Amino acid sequence: MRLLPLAALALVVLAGALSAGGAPGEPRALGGAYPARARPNGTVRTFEVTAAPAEVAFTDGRRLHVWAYNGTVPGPTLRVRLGETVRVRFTNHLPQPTTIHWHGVRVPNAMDGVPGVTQPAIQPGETFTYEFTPKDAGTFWFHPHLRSSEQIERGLFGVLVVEDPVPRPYAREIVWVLDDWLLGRDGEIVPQFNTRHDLMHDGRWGNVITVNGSTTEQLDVAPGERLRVRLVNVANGRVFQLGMGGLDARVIAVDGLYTARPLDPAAFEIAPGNRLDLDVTIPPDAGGRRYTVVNRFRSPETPLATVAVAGAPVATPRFAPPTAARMPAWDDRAAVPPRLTLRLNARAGGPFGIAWTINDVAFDHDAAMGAMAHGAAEHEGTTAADRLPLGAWSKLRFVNESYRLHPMHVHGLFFKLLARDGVPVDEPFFRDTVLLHAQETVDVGTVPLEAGRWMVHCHILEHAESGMMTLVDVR
Ligand SMILES: [Cu+2]
Repeated sequence: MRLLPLAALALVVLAGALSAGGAPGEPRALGGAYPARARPNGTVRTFEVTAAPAEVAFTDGRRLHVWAYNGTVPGPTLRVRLGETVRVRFTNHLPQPTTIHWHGVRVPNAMDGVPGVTQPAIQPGETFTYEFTPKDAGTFWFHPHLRSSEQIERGLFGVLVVEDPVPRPYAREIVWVLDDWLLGRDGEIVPQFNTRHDLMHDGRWGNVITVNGSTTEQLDVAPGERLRVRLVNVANGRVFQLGMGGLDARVIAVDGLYTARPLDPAAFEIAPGNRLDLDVTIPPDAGGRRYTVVNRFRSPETPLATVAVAGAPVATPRFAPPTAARMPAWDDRAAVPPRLTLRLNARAGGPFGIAWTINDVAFDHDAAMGAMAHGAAEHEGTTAADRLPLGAWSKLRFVNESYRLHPMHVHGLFFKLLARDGVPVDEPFFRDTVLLHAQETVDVGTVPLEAGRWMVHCHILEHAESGMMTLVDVR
């Protein structure tokens, strides 16, 4: 098996990067921000997940034809406790091959769900079992990594919540999945994907914005309640920026991991792929009030959800908001040259007429899958994999040479922002996805702890589908 030598290599390299004061296996540069290894507690949580065409009831009572995990949009929220092993028996009943990618989860490379790279595509009728023990508690999500601009748009996404070993005593936990649909006059999903318009702009933006699949999401709360709200942006291209309508809300986690301190939600652009966890307290005297949470990324402002306060007041749980135990400051590394520079641009050509490129190369999905099917280890244009050293600090530079948005996502690791357009930025949190605006350059620092070939791609799915993907080889 290919896994054994990789795992053995990981141990050797990590041992070499050991710091005197760090926990075993934890590189010094990471400062103990998150663990190198999972600590399985022996409990296995088994979930059955099936992808299939389905009909769901839309807000106005109409039926909508979708593709769904277990018949609902959003799909199921899989919930485990840190230390538990996730086992998902997945069956594909779609009319297309598919896979599941576990966005943000540091899984073994073979469980990452990238067809042609980490596994063969799962054909219609086939079953594949994903199994991993999450290393981090937090909010994650899962979705197909094959023809994702169509498969995710049709409704294939679900949430994975990894609870802390001892969850904080919030009165309630809420998941809000942010999305949009592009519906035609017949009320159905417009079946033209990767259109020239989508490709020339910031992907496919819908004409209906939804929270948990609804255009009228309402959360009923009691005065005094304290909630943890887990937000996930699963849209193909749309970016969200929250207006909380007067609610007392603080960001406590970004892309799964806790922030060093509570932060203002208004400061965040939630790009496709991003998650935000909010700590929300309803004032004890708010009975009868209605708060409207809005999206204010690009005008006009649009309502997302209503928080309606009613009933008898409850005692507000008093505890300090959860924060990251440790957060490395990498501001002394501003002048370190990037180990990898990824230039983002587009050119005419390719199967869609426009190809989005990284360092002038459009990723060839079919070639990658063909190469895997034929057992080829390398294939020109698909495995021009750039290397990142396992367990060591590296700087990555993204250079947006275009005028479109690109939320850049890296599989298998977390990174921390270092600079935007050369101006140092000290974000007190890690990310797995960062939004680049027109002509912007972003530097990030990372300490990869997982060996393997990992995707780096734009999370605007039409950009990714038309080529804006590449691989980094962590070893
Ligand atoms: Cu993009």
